[in-house]
Amino acid sequence: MTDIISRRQVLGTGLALTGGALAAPAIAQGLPEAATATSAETQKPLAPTSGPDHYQPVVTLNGWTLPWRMKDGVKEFHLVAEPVEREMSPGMVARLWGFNGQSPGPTIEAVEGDRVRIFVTNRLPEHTAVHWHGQLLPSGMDGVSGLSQPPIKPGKTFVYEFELKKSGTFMYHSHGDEMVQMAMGMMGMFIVHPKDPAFMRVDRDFLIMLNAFDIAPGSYVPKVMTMTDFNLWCWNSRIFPGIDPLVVAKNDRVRVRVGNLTMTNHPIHMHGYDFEVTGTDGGWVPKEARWREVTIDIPVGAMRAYEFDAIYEGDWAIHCHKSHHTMNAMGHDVPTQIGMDAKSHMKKVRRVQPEFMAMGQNGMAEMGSMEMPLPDNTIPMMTGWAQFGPVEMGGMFSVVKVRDGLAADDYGDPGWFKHPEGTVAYEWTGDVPAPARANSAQTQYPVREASIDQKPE
Ligand SMILES: [Cu+2]
Repeated sequence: MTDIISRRQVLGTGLALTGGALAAPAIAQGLPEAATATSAETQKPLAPTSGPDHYQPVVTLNGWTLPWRMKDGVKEFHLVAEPVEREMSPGMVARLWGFNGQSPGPTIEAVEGDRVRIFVTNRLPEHTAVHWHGQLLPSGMDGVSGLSQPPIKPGKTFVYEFELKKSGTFMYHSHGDEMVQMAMGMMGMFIVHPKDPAFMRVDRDFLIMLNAFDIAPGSYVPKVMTMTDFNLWCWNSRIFPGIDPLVVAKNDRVRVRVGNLTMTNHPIHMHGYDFEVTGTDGGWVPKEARWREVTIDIPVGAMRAYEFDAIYEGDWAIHCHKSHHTMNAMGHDVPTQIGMDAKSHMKKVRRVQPEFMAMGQNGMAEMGSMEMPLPDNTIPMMTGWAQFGPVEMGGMFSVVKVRDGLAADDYGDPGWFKHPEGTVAYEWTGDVPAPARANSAQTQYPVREASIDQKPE
């Protein structure tokens, strides 16, 4: 067994993590080091430091890329399947299963044409296997427990070796006791950069894995028998306000790659831009076949990439458009109370539960700005603050922050956008006349402009 090293420590020393940097003689003879990350901070992209690979590395939101070593012309990676603790947002920690200290596991990055050798060590209490989702590879390397290989028993290490046939966005996930292990977080992303570094090159390349958990308020471990009613909708096992912003310099060419390992589709909507769909599961979309969208639906088990030129400065929301996916730890059995007078039943309930609050007589917006007593280890349903007040979002929500004059490697949060004068919606202080009313649901004929009717012959 090799020692686990802290990626943070290694980065702190300024050591190059690629090429032969880790190939100390003792290590070179055995397994590659299995770097581990303990913080959920977004790590700067891991730039290729040697060889002909001068690709633009990806930025995994609230994640990191797995260092590798070169051995006899093969890129070697080491994944360790193990129980992990993941901070999903400040104030909430989940006890999950993942890889190398985190769920999702670290992003694997390599180049089209590379031969990769991936060691998988199992430190879980049950057997597992890892499937390389979307890769073209020999059937026996496909990672389906029982079908393509024997299961990896606890304490054992298996070796996967294949050539990367094409560039694009891929995933990896457990394919043994799959329902349990997916519900516990055993997944990660796998990026293959084009052999020609100029092909499909962008300035910033962000990576989001859509995943979901069912963790009851006040508890730590996901329910593994949940089929559709998940209550935490995550990007890289984080929920808003715990998801870092996508920080972009004005005029950058930006790519966002999204992979979906939840049990439902997610229409990801980005404000402020229309964008081109440039990548699907099958690879890159040729220029003449691309279409523009403002919402990209990511089916279950699929990967998509889209691109845009960041010409509009601002703070632009990016989120799943299923509104219950931008909420945190929800109870599913709360009746709608809009229009109801809850005073009488509130009195009765407060006799047994003094902290009880009736929810939502006038909508739920009040909850976003209220301090309500919550069970331990639970994030409010609607939360997050920005410069104008509560954002009232949770789950799959973040902000694309486009700013002028950022350095190419600056991914630090620039704060809230300073809107140019006269470009923010404002309160009307004049008279408000009674609104025109429609009293029926009948189709109304189009209103012709009076000026047309009154036109002289
Ligand atoms: Cu969604």
